[in-house]
Amino acid sequence: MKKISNSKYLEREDQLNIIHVDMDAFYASVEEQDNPKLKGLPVIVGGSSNHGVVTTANYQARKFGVHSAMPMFIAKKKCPHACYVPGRMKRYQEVSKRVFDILSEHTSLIEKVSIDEAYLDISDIDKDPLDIADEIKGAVFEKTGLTMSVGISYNKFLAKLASDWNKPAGIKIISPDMIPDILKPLSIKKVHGLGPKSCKRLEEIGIYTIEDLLQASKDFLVEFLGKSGIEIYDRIRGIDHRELTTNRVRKSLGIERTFTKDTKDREKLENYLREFSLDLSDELREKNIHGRTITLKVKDSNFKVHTRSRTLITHINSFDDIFEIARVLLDEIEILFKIRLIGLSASNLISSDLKQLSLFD
Ligand code: TTP
Ligand code: MG
Repeated sequence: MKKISNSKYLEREDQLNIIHVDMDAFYASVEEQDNPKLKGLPVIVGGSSNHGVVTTANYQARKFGVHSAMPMFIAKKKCPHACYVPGRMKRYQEVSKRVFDILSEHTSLIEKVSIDEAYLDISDIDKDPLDIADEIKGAVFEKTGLTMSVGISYNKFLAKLASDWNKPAGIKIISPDMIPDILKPLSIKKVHGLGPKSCKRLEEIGIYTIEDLLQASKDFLVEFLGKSGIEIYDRIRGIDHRELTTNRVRKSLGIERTFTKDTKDREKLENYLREFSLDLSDELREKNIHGRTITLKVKDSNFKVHTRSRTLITHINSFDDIFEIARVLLDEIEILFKIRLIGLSASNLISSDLKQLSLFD
């Protein structure tokens, strides 16, 4: 369910909706997996000649200072006893596809960043983000024998930073209350969007850490880095509005809100549903979409989730229709405990010319 929520109404648990996954020493791990003799040894994948560069090295080899893009002759000096393996791109692509298939069993909202890296939007999944991360990591390990690192946060920048935190095989959450303290000691090299050249220029003027960079004004950063200075200024403050670029249409559109104070007041709940119906109708109409299923979700103060939904014979997107159904659904829920979260969504979506959206093709 897409959240069009106002952050002041949200609680932390509801904000951790972005996961970044990145396979550990991907090519080298595939080689180890395919050839058990390599297990436990330093493995370096790269061109076979001394003129080439290291494509990747496993974590044992990294202990000797070997890393991606290092000239092979230097790697051989640093770690002469490593197993040197030429790359097998086709095989890595095959394994990558397997990994992405597993990811897509969890959500269709996936942005593929590279062969071994993706962002997932988990707003739709009604589970604890940490449990989702554990499940994904476990499923990938079980089905491929490979480990990944997972970062959980509320935007892309922080989720990626988090996946890098405890590599290999780590899981890390960065929640809003950790910002900015957790970022301060980090090197500016960790800031997505700051390339090696910009980092070098910043270091020349005495800026090494994010804490140093936080002292710089927006104007200064724009002058120093150009247009991207605005983004960098926000990013180091934990702000990143980049949306995921997924090739799937959302299965549902919806809105939900966690109350600052739990309530049992039906009128208040109905008022929220009126507001949600209006927003939902606006968004459906703006996107030229109709929905056939309307779902009401409430979470009570014991964190128990109740949902009620109606699938209609026709597709709708007007405020009146949506609100009418929302009220019927609210009547169907017996409100025994106070409610802490309420949500309304439309699913079974089709575009307005009644052609099924690509998701259902
Ligand atoms: P990365 O995810 O950057 O590296 P990695 O998976 O080997 O190690 P880790 O994530 O644990 O730090 O890249 C994924 C794969 O892409 C990597 O296994 C090899 C390949 N690759 C290149 O071909 N060229 C490069 O410069 C880099 C960095 C990676
Ligand atoms: Mg990787």
